[in-house]
Amino acid sequence: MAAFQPSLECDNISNIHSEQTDSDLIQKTDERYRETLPNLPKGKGWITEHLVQYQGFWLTPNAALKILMWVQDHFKPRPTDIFLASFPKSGTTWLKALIFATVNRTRYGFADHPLLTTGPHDCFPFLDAHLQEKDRSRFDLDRFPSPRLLSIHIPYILLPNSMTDHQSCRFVYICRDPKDVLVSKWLFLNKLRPKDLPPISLEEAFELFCQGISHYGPFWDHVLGYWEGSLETPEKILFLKYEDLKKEPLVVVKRLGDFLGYPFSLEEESKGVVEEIVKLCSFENLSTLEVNKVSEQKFSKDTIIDNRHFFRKGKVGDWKTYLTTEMVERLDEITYEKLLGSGLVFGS
Ligand code: PAP
Repeated sequence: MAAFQPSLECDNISNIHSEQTDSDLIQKTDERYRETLPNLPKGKGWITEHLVQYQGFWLTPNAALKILMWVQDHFKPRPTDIFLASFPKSGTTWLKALIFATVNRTRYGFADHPLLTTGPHDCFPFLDAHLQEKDRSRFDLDRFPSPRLLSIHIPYILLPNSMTDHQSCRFVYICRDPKDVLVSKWLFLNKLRPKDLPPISLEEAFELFCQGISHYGPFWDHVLGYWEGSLETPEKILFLKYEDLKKEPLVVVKRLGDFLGYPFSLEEESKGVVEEIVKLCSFENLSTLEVNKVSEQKFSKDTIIDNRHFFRKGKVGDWKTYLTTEMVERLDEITYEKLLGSGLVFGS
């Protein structure tokens, strides 16, 4: 995956490793991975044969588990790093575009902005790409200028202390009503499911999701980890909801600017810069761009996804088209019980 970078000058702040080479480190993680994998509980996979449960969360046995271990063992964050964290299908693509446009707004004009020709996932890569990309010159974390913009689906409580302690990097977390997450995920993953496997029915996807057997699930544990983290260290974790962003994009983008240390000046506000960013990153704009209709994303050696699959409807409440009343009641009930006492609620 070739990550779009504003410039590739190394700024010499805490590189990913010091004495050992990258391949030594990856080899050590490989050993831990090979020892651990056979002992993990298995659940049915959505696009792979199965998911494995590691430290309470369900992960793809190959990519996600390996990446998590590598992050836990070796990743050294910079204090300036900005992480976008999310449970899959919660609004990652949208937030990638918004954060990229906000942080780089003095660098690029809106008429020839990189997001017009480069997909959000290439402007703001997943941290995973460091391990996936064989050609380091195409994705070398050490050479990324600060602030590095990196995306993760890793649950907060599984992150190493180096990433969660008070001094280190910042996180923007985006969450979404689990009913919309489930529907979005089911439709998305059925498109990626290998052709030789039968599609997963909505009923089956629903059962798996309710049991927590879903990439980086259980959904509720994922959300609660970042929610509680954001209550403890609000200066470190900005907790956002997809629904709020839909309702009041200007308000949320201004909050985003403040949180990331890139506040919008009064002059920028009066010139309509916030509106420009919201318009540039809107579903209506991004989903109609050529790059997001025809190009593809390589997420791992086995996973190549057409960009267009990241843009479906972009609506709040599309679950109404798909879920039965019984499904809605059961999912709402689980959500209510899991989030009880946390202060976090999702609209129904
Ligand atoms: P990912 O976890 O695979 O990266 P993610 O981007 O989090 O996916 O979620 C995709 C959802 O965000 C899709 O929702 P839907 O299936 O309900 O339609 C997608 O349409 C929506 N989405 C993508 N870009 C935008 C955007 N600019 N504004 C609003 N929603 C968007």
